[in-house]
Amino acid sequence: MALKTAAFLIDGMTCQGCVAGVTRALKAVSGVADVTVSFDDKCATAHYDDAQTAPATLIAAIENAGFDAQMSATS
Ligand SMILES: [Cu+2]
Repeated sequence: MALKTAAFLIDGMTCQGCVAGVTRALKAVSGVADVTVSFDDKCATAHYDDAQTAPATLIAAIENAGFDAQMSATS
């Protein structure tokens, strides 16, 4: 399986608890292998298996956790 990387800009994180919430939401998506969330940069980076999930699904997971997300980069 080939992992892809997607980065998202996230609005609404106000503390480290929010960082943990975004991290948990992304890791709960099947196909996500690894997640890094930066509070200072207000962004998240996820490595995921594109046979199992897609950036739109990851954005939906972040939004379901109560934050605004938009794609900033993909590779
Ligand atoms: Cu918070």
